[in-house]
This record gives sequence, C-alpha cells and structure tokens, in this order.
Amino acid sequence: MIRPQDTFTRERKNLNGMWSFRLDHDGVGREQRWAAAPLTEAEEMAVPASYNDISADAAVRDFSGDAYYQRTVRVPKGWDGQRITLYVESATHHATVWVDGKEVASHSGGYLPFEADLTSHVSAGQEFLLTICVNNVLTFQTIPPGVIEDTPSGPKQIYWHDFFNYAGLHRTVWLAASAQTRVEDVTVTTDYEGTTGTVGYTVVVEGGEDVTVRTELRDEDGQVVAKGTGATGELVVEDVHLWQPGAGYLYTLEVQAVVDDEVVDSIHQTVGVRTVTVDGTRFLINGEPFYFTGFGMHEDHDTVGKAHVDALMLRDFHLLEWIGANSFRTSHYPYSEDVMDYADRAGIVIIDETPAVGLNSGIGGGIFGGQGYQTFTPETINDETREVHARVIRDLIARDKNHPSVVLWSIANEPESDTEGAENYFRPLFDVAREADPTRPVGFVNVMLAPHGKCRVSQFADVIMLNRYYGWYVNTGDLVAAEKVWTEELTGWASEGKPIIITEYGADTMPGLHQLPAAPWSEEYQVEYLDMNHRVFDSIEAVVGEQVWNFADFATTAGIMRVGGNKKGVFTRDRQPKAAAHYLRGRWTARASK
Ligand code: GCB
Repeated sequence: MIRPQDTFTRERKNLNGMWSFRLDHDGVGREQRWAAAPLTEAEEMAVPASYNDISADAAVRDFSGDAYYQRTVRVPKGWDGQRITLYVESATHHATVWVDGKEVASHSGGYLPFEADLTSHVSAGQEFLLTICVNNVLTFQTIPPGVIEDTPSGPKQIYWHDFFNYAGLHRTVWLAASAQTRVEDVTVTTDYEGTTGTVGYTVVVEGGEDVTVRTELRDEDGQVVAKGTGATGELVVEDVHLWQPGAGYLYTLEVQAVVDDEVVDSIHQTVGVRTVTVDGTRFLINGEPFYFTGFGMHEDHDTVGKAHVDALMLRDFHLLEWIGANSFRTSHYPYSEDVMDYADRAGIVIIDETPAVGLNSGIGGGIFGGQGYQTFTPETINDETREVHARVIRDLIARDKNHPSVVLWSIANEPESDTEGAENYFRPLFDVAREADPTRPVGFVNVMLAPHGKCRVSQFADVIMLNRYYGWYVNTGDLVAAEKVWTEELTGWASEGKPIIITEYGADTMPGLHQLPAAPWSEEYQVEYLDMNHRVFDSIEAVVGEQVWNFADFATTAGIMRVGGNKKGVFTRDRQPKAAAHYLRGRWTARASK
C-alpha cells in the first residue's frame, strides 16, 4: 500500500472539509442503515478534526460508540478504467466504510492508515454517497486497551493512557486513482562505504503480468545519479550525500512499472542514505555516536484535538529547532505521515512508537494506583490482544520503514514488564518487529514500577528506554534524595552494556507560577528538576539520550492529578515557552555546537 501521490500516472482527490455528522447515541445506526441514505438529524463536522472539543456539549466530548461521517463524492470522468481507492490516514479507533449503503471495508487501529478498493463499487463520471462510521470504543483486545464499566450514569469508557481518547477522522481522507497494473509497495535500505552509497530496493507490482520495473535515483538538484531495472536491485551512488541528523538530505527514487515499453505507473519515494547501529553502549548514526535531545510529544491541540494541521505541525518543528532538539518519540502512537515526511526533510531523528500504551494494571491515567484488573490473563490482555499488537507492529513498520528519520522502534510504552506473563507476551513481539525490519534496533519503554533487576522484558531490547520521575511522583520536592536514588538505579541499568535513552522525565508546571525557593508546580522547580536529571545523565556513560516529558501541555481525561490536562509541557498547549524551555535551549544548543 502506497500513500496516494500525484504523479504522471496517478491522481488523488482530497476529501477533507465539511462532512455530515451524527453520533449514534442509541446504537441504532447499523440496524436502521444510516449509511444507505443521507444522514438525518445531522450536523456538520470538519475533517480532519477530533469531534470531541468542537461543540460545547459534554455528551459529545465524552461520547463512546459509533460516529457517522458522510459526504457525496464525485469521481472524475478521466478516471475511467483506473483502479480507484479510498485512503483513510487515521480513523480513531475503528472504521467501517460504505459506498451507497454497501459495506466495502473495515479497519481497526486508530493511528494507522487503511485503503479500500472501490473500483468495482464506483464509476468514473458519477457520484456516490460515502459513509464512514468511526467507533472509539477500547477493549482488552484493542491497542491501546480499555474497558467499558457500568457506572451510575451509564456505561463509561475506562482507559489507562494519560491522554484524552480523542476520536474522529484525524488526518486526510483521499480518493485516489492509479493504473490497474501498479507499484504496490517499495522497500529501500541504505548503506555506504567511504564516499560510495548504496540504495537497495524491493518493489512489489500488482495487477499485471510481464511488467518490468525501472528505477531512477535523483539527487536534490534533480540530477539522475543511478538507474536500475528489475523488482529488486542495488543502486550505487558515487560521492554520496548522507542523510544526517540536523541535515536531512533526500534523494528521490522514481519507481516505474513498465509494460511493452510504456510506463503504466510511476511513484516517488524519498530516500535518505544513512546507517543505524548499536555498538555496546553506543548508538551510532553513520558510524558516529548519537546523543538524543528532545521530547516525548503528542498530537494534541486546542479545538482540533488530535487532527493533523500543517501550520500547527510547522510551529512544533520550529520550536524543536529553536530549542536545539535533535529528536522526538512519537509517544504514544504513530503520528501523521506528514510529520514523518517533514522530519525526514528537517533531519529530526525519530523513535517511532506503536499505540501500545496502557498495558499495565499498575498504572491509571499515567499515575500509580491499582485498577482492579490483572494485566495479562485470559480475560484481560490475552493472546488475541497480542495478535492485534503484532499486526500493529507490522503495519507501523510497513508504513514507516522507508523514513530515514526513524532510527528505533518502540513496541510499547510502560507495559507491565516485571512478570512472567509480560515476558511471555513480549518475547514473540520483538521477533515480529525484527522480522518486519532487520535494519533497525527495537526496544520498548520501561516503567518505574519495573526497575533495574526486576524488569523481565528489557533482555529482548537492543536499547534500554526508561521513563523516570524521581523528584516528581517519588521523592516529590526532594531533589537531593531524587538525585541519589536515580543515580543508583541508573548505575544498575548501565551494567547491562546497552545504550540507555531516558525517554521521559518531567514535572508538572503551571505557567506563571513562581516560587523561590523552588517548589513542585512552579516554573523554578521544573528547571531545577531537569537540571538535577542532567547531572545524573552526565555522570553515566551509557546514557545516550534525554527526551523530556513533554514537549507541550496536553489534554487528558479528568482526574485529581491533572489540572486542565497534563502540565509537564516545556511549552504551554498553545506553544509558548515556560522557563524550562529557555533552560533546555541553553543546554542543548551548547551540546549541538560542540
Ligand atoms: C508516564 C507516561 C505518560 C504520562 C506521564 C505522566 O510515564 O508514559 O504517558 O503522561 O507518565 O505525566 O504521568
């Protein structure tokens, strides 16, 4: 599956804008066949957007169930004889698609795209009624998991991840056309020796026979630097211009499907030539030790929730540059494909994470406290969940495998990892990731509840990723004690002989609250807390990265530990700096200029 492109052989039509919208409060939409006719009692809804924060109605914000989106689509006349598909970049969390009332596709996995082949259901030069039902219910067999509990006010969605369960069509919806004989997939791998680069490629062609594959690699000036023939091959690039952190040089690989000397399909794939290796406790990009600076982030904004908006994305990348960050983690789900493309161009390094967050009964809403469930049992997170998890890992890698910015896969955030159940659950999932991508290291993010010596899953990881809140959730307000115990734990991890990235450390901070001497929640405390952490990291050689939690304040479910959401942002939710932003800028820009 290739994201829709505009090329000499392909066309795409953006279906974003205003759609008809109706929440199915009584769960009757399927029985009453809402998809078969124009929605009645409908409102308008913007696509892309989360629907939750658009209206002023709590029943919309907190809705669980089916949300119907509908619009008329006209198929261009010129698309006659073409393969016509619908590509939905993100429907959180489940989607069912109907064309004129006929079900044509369904998909689970709210942060990854899916495609529906509409060729036999629509006609060029005609219109059709497109309905997408987006369901946001989380169960123990979804990734991320959740459960519906009975409460005095009715059934309520419970989940264990510390960000609001936004729902809707969060990214672009495309109608696309290509030839029937087409390039269905391309995988690139890169290497170099001295000044000579190599770009290996494997192309999958579908829908035709006797198809020849031709490839052409161009540099950023548009000059052809190598050509190939055949579905697999290796292109040699003399005087290679490497993709580097901070300098995202990209070649473009044009892949053509040729029948009887006619180019029937042509797609473009950007390529960054770089290597990633783990060597003892070092993390190497292009053979050079790399130290991650940056953040765990969120796709999260006022009003639009989890929607991708180009302008808002750009602001975030500008702030990353301003603060001197070289990387981020896509906590806690795959981000928009536009974000991944931009990071490739900007030379920002990414730890790419699956949506497997909240697989831990010891944590509720990001904070400690039992939930009354056991994590891994036949009734809770079970073999079926693991199958879903495996599929999500494969789908993420299939989508993001060609991004040079991605250097490490994170297959889960803070799962239970100190039990036999956890060990059995995760062992095969590491194999799934390595089989899908033998070229990148694989890890998962360890939680404080499974400290060094107790964790049974880190043994499978190439890189150790740790989230720690010494001085916040524990040793609150006592940075002297925090520094001591944190150093002790980290020294233990360092003995594993693997690189360590601190993927979360942070302190909630109310912008504008000042306190001297510093105390939790003040801007001063956030700075002193970060500074303490940095002393600890700088004392341990195996630490190869620091990503602060979080880039910006973000929305969460209501809770007594959250004041208008999670306030651990270094920037406010509207992307203005707290004092910590200036402090980090000093540290990271000094490090970058070394
Ligand atoms: C964590 C989670 C993150 C939370 C954070 C917090 O460990 O990974 O999702 O938001 O803690 O602020 O509690």
